[in-house]
Amino acid sequence: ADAPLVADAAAPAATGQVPAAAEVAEIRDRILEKLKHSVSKSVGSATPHDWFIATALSVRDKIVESWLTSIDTAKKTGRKRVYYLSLEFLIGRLLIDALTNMELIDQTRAALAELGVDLEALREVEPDAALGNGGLGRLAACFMESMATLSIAAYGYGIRYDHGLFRQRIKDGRQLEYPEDWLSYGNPWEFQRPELVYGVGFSGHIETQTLPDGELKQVWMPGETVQALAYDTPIAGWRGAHINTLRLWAARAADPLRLDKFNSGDHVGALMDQVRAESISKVLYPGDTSPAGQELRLRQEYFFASASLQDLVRRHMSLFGDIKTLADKAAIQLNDTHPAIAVAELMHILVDRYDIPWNKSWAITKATFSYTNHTLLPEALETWPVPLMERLLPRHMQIIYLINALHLEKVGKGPDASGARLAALSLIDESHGRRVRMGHLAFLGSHKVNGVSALHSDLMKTTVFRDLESVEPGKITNKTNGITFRRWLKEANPSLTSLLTEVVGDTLLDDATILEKVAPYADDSAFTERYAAIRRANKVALSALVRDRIGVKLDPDALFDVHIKRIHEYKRQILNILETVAIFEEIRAQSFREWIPRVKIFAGKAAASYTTAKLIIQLANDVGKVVNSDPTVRGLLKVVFLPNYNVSLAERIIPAADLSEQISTAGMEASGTGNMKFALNGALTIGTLDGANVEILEKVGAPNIFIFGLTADQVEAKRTQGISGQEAIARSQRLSEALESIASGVFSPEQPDRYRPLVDALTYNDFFLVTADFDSYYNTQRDVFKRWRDKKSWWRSAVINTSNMGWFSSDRTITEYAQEIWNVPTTPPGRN
Ligand code: GL2
Repeated sequence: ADAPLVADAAAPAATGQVPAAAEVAEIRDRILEKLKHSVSKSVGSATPHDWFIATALSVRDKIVESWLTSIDTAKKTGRKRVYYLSLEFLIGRLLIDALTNMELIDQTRAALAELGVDLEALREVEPDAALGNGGLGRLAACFMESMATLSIAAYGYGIRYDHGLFRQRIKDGRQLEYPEDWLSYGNPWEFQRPELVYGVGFSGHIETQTLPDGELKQVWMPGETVQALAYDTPIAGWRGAHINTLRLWAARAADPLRLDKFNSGDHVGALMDQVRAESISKVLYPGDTSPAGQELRLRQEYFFASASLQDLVRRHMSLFGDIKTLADKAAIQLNDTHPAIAVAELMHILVDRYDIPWNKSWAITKATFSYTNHTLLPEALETWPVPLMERLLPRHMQIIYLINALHLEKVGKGPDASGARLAALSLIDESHGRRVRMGHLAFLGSHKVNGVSALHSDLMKTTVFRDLESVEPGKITNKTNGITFRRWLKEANPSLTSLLTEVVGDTLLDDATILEKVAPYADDSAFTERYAAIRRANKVALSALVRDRIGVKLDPDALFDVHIKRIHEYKRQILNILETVAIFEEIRAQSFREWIPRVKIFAGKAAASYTTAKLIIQLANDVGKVVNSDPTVRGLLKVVFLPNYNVSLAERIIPAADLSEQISTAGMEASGTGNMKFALNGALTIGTLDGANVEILEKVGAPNIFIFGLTADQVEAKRTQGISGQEAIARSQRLSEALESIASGVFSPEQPDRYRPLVDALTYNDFFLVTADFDSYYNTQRDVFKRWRDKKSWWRSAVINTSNMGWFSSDRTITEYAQEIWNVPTTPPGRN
């Protein structure tokens, strides 16, 4: 333990500052203390995991000190709180994040080095908290960090899933799903709150009671009650001045064991209630292809909405004592429709528990809630079968009927109240069985509704919410997504961050807009050379990771063309694969030409039940297998699919990307946030005019981004003419040849017709307009090649991208929510 302070210990500091020896010694002693008394290990026997826990606990102590102060201050000042309800929080790892935001990273690195421990190695042993699927969940995590950074008194509410997003393995090119086990070694960040337990009811019946004054009252008598247990994780804002709480609920049965059954010999039956209750918080997004799966999903939604509302109402009452002031002191943001049942739950609490008259209750509810829509895809707009709702949540169904009746009565008075219009406005969709429209419920129960990019918010007004918008014009606003620069710049790319802070000063992470000051350096060759050298080092590091994980050797001087995100037809990984195949054939036919060496990097998970997406993964892997072993393209083209994409892998890939693939069918990607992370780190985007790409184009300017393809309007027009790909294929020899080689089994010789379904879909039923956009995409990729040849111009554009990304900080997004939706103050970091 008394290792000398070697030069090595101070050297790797990303900021280049040498931490003070006394502080380092103090941190070292605290880590040793944790190792001994909390982990119960000696220095000699400690594993990297033990060191990780000891280090996490030592920084957690620091966080806790600020945390208690933050909670106290909010109490004393009677501040309005923000409650962010989300079924997903895709947090990733927290160690580096916590150390960064507490401004303890260099000191801790040095302290560990004194102990012979490498902080980077500890970083790798922490499991990702993968309590989300993709962009929506990651956005919630970025928002939690920005809300803390801006000193908003906020709580995140969600579910503490035992198993987060599945672990993906690729076997013979195919995706296999394995349960993910992030809690198996314990979780040093969380605090269980055994005193905070709420009962959440399901099913049962309703009794009509007569009150002394003769009024009738509906009383719900649940047939089943599940307990919600609170687990709190502190979320540190930048510079550690303010800490918020992420409160996640775990489900337990009221009676963990039926002792009578157990003693009578039914040992399994005795645990049935427990198993049934715990299934609610068992897994993220249980498969919903079966009715049982759908029911479990609805149980999850109500479980966390109810526990969260009970908790925040309890807090409000203990602080302010009057339920009628709820909207003045609480803003509840619904992250998509998943928590939308909270609207009916709050009505249930106000009307049934607090006896507030209906109209007053409805006014409080609307003033308290706001709702963010994250997708226009019809299959993602949740609806629940009325019979299921009636059985599981009978009182809430009554409430929804009454909300609907009053709403339809109001809109039915207008001159244009046709049957079709009322059917579109109704909370109940009668078109295929009777189903409750959760998007409509969230819309009606909120005072503001927002989309997540300018284009998406506009499309909301003309598509899914067209009719509701006409009833409450102006309710829909836009809040373009953002990303936290602490994680996606500083933690993912420390060397680039150092270079940038040299230019703009070290308040970069306090106010991202000062990145603008980097713009003039785009023409400074000394600067761009350093910028390019940092990027190259990142590519060398990624190449090592790729070699370790899948055994493929990459050339760091090749163009890294990166497509990482969930696998979905609308995201069009297949368009990228088709271009890859076309180039592969061309290089083989004309190997004498001067080609640009290029690496295509794919990563992403497909939903377990999404057959087509899984076939696309297999195709990417099969193409990689053939391409990477073909001697004629050696050194010119590589195709890799990195398994098990998650937040941590994204942090490694993004800083090493040259080209960012954002090629969704226009009108279908609500925003995207990966697009922002890439551009910030200096990748150029090849993309359609979709989601936030449109705003990225506005900020960086047309010469610094590669835009191609149909616009959202053109997509709509084109679809009305038919979605067969035949014409486009007939027009493009390249496309037809690429399709033909895939269809004929060039990449799947052991099963030549493996990709028939994909090729047939593109040929006859090309809803995502891959064939229509192919030539435009192909040609734009050739523009990319041309640009890449002129390295000076390439790096100039890269620097311009970085310098214009300040606006995409989630601090900006959260400030807009705070001012325009929540009505709460914000304090920029460094001004506490
Ligand atoms: C998504 C959108 O698809 C994506 O474009 C957007 O950036 C994020 C965050 O707003 O939300 N909607 C959705 O359901 N998921 C997303 O990632 N899963």
